[in-house]
Parts: sequence; structure tokens; C-alpha cells
Amino acid sequence: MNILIKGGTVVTAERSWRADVLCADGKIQEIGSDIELPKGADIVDAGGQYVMPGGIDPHTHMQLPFMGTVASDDFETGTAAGLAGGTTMIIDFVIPNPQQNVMEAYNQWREWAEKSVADYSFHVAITWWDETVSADMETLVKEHGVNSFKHFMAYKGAIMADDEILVNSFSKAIELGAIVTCHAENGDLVYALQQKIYDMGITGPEGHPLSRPPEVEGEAANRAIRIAEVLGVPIYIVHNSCRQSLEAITRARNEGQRVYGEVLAGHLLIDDSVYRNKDFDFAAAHVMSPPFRSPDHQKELWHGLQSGNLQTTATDHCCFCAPQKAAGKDDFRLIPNGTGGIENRMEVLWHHGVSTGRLTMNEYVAVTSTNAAKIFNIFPRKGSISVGADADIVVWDPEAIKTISAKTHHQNVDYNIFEGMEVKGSASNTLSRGKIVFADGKLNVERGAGRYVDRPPFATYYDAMKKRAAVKQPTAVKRDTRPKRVAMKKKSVIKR
Ligand code: DUC
Ligand code: ZN
Ligand code: ZN
Repeated sequence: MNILIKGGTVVTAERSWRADVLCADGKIQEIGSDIELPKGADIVDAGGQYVMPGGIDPHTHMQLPFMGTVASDDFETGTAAGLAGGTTMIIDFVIPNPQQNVMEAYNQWREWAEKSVADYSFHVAITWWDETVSADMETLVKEHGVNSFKHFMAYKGAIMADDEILVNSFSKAIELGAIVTCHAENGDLVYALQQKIYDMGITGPEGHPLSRPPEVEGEAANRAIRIAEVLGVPIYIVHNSCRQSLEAITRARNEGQRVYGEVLAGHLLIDDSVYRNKDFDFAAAHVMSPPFRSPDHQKELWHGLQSGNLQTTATDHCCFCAPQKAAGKDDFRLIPNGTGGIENRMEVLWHHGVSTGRLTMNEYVAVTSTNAAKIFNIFPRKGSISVGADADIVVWDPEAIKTISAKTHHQNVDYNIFEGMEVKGSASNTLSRGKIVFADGKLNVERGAGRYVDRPPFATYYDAMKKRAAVKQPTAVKRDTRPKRVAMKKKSVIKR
């Protein structure tokens, strides 16, 4: 089926211009003025609207088995909710249990994701280390289109990666041409603080942010960045929530290090007062890690996005319903960590980013789509409106007004962290590889239509880095260890 998107303004990360866009066989076939409607093609009237690359959410956890339960949005419902909000691709995470064979976990996640209705890819978490993990990293990069490995510096006793694992995994990643990513929180500190706060008698959700102060995040971000610096590997810090981790990123970037930072829509727009709400269900619904922060941190995060020190926006979409959250009714440490947001990221960022003047439309496209495509090496196939790119497109109505609510959202969860927020601007039509999957407020998706997206390694950059690293290696000092007498004798021989 061919689709002609007619009369809109195309907005990319670089520029905006009036053009029609013709999609055929899942790709963008032509961009130009007054393209004639091909025979049999459908038309999308984009008059007065913007035609942008579909959103890429580089950080989601669909149906994640976590903290004794499983995230409620699976790959089908979660990717469908994304399409309803203009997000056409996710990068989710394979998270092996410690000691679990990494390829086994990868294959398990691939199977779970087969029901996706939008395109997807996987970062793979390194949660333990031995020679088989190293070999599996190689197989994943060389044969399965994985170019990013994730490290949880928190969740001690479960999936936490200590410094030894970071060093081993980062070293392997640079060898393979992969990027490393980190959830930056000092897991030992979190563990100790959780115990201390619980022992003080603070057992409710208000204990959650107290056990994970910003310093815990800043320390871990800085540590990971410095380890990456020494080993020469590019690093991406996920869900920066505070000034401290942003400072660590900014400092390293100013020094010329290849460091990237992600911020969640939730961290930009929701503050830590939610944890002091007396209603357990409400407060627990907001328990995620790192936690929501005070407004002064939020202001810094916006500045990070505006300055370019943070390049991507995500959601960490990982939903748990009230009965699941109730596991931590008497102990905040047992509340499953996670919140949703994939359906609303594009609209809340437009409303609070573009409409407030914090971001230009082109910057908006960069931080919601294009930068993620570039950092994870799938640009221009994804994240662009260009001939030959996948026709993952959102037609954006800047005048549409809606109030976000769990009553009307498509996410499979019983609350919405943006509940009651009125936004102006939202997706009117979403195209996934050239098919209209959302229009007139309705989804029209097909289970299993989403495709796995291979992400090749970063060969050129890494070859250069390896050469630079080789030059930087200290050369061994050659010493004449022979007894002095012999050396003297030789000297005299040479003289003659
Ligand atoms: N943080 C969450 O809140 N949930 C899933 C994993 C994570 O790091
Ligand atoms: Zn995380
Ligand atoms: Zn996450």
C-alpha cells in the first residue's frame, strides 16, 4: 500500500520545509512539492500539521521480569501505546540473571518481542562475567546486530555490575566496536541507605527517594565515565535525573570525551513531592529508580537538554499495576521499581518543550528521535525523513488539545504519571514502515508486524580509538641489565 502525506510541513533535526511525502513498500520514496497521488495510493491530509520522524524511545522494559513480578505492558500492548503517541520504535533491554547464559536470555527476549506491533531492538545487559559472557558479547555484535551493552550499577545482590564487571565488559566493548550504557547509582550505598532508613521506621514510599539521593547517582555516573575514559570506550548514561550526573557528563564532554546522556520525560516534568502523598497507591505508582527529584534538578535537566549535553529523551517505560506495587505496602524496598510513559513522551515534550520555547521544533525532533538513531547507529534508516528511510512517520497536529488520563490511554497499566495534564499538540496519524497504524484516535495494528532492527558496530570510530589507545600505551623502558663489567668491555670493543 502506498501512502501520500500531503500538504504538511516536514520537520527534521536539521530544517523545516513544506513538502509532500510519498511512502511505498515501507520506505520513503519521494519528498517534494505537489507530488501527484499515485494510482491506488491512500492520502493523509497533513494541512496545517508537521510531518516528523516517528519517535524512538531508546529505553523501555516491556514485560520485564523484575522484583518478583512482571511489567504489565508486554511487547504488543507497549509498542501499540507508543504508536498511539507517535513513537515508532523502541530499544528495549535483554537482562540476563546473574549466571544465566547471555545468548539464552537474548533468545528469550527475542521470542517475547515477536508480538511487537512496532519496530524494536535490544541493548543487552552485562550482569556477570566470565569467558562465556565475553564470547557471547562477540556473537551478539558480529551476528545479531547488537551494538550496545547495559550495566546496572544498582540493584545489589541481583543484576548489579561491580567495577570489575564494568572494566571487563567495557574492555570487550571497545574491542567489538560497541557502546556501553550505564544505569548510574552506587548500589552499595543504596543498599546501606535503604537499610538505615527502614531501621529508622520509614517504611512507606517516602523512604524510596531518601535511600537514593542525587549524590549516589552523581558518584556512579562519574565513576562509569572515568572508567570509560581510561579504556577509551564511548559511554551513554541512561535516565539522568539530577544535577550531579549532568555535571559529570558535561565535565567529560568539555574535556573531549565521547559521553552521551539521556533524560526521561518523567524526570523533566514530575517532582519528588509525589512520594510524600499520603495515598500509598499514588506514591508507590511513582516509585522508580532513580527517583523523581526536586524542581531545581528538573530545571538543570532542561538546561542539559537545551545545551546539548543531554542528547536523548526516553521513558524507561516499565509499568506495574497497583496490586503489583502493593508488594511493598509495608516496606518501600519491595515496591517494584518502574513507571510508564511511552504513549505520552512525544506530547508532553512538545507541550513543555516546544510550546514553551525551550526547544525549537528541530531540536525536538533531534531529542525525540534523530539523536538516538545516530548514537545507536541506525541513522538515517530511522530518525529521518529522507528518501530510502523507513517510513516511520508521525503527523503532528499542533492544535490538538487533550487531557492525559489512565482512563483513556492505551498503556496496560492502571495509572498514568501525567494524569490530568492538559497538552496542546499530539499525533494525528502515525505510520509504521509505511502503514497507517494510528489515525482518528484509533489504533489499527497487527500483532507481530514489528521487526527487529539490527544495529551495526561503530567500526571506523573504534579503529581510530584503538590506534589512539595504542599510541597512549606506555612503552617499556629498555634497560641494560648486563653486569657493568661486560658492558664496559663491549664499549671498548666498539671503540676499536
Ligand atoms: N529502574 C526502574 O525504575 N525500573 C526498571 C529498571 C530501572 O532501572
Ligand atoms: Zn535504570
Ligand atoms: Zn531502565
